[in-house]
Amino acid sequence: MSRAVLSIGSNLGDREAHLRSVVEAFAPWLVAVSPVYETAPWGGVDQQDFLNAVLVVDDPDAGPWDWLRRGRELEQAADRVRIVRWGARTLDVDVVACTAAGGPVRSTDPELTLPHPQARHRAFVLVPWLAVAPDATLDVGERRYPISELLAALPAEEVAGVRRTELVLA
Ligand code: PH2
Ligand code: MG
Ligand code: MG
Repeated sequence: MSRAVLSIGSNLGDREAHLRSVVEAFAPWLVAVSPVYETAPWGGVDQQDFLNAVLVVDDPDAGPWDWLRRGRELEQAADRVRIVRWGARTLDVDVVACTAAGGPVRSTDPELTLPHPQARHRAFVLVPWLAVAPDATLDVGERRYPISELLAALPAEEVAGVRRTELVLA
């Protein structure tokens, strides 16, 4: 049994349709879908704004690698090409965190590091996540933090770059 927090994003082509494709494909396992946010690009690459959202999904038969594989299948279906690190993409599906029977899953595998090592730095992940899971926590090193606390520690201009839209995915 595993529950995962997925960050989804798009800044190329029909951004809303790309996000919607994930919600449709993950429908059997959906627990929560955040509002959609328009977000300034994070990571230093000059590019278009993203649409971002967070999904919480649950599947008794899936582990963390299944969530990664399912996300990648959808990225491929959206004709995702990997050119520039942190650059523009039709669709990105990232596994931010995963909990299984014993609690949070930890992984140091470079293909799937859990929890996602950048999540705590990204307002475009923390703002939507907080909207659907106000009590969520994230492990950073040996410590566990409420995501509200991690968000409060980010620069105000980064948080201001995450703007809620009227779009509804589910
Ligand atoms: N994804 C990135 C790099 N930068 N910035 C925003 N605002 N949203 C994203 O989804 C995003 C990003 C690489 O995965
Ligand atoms: Mg990403
Ligand atoms: Mg990714």
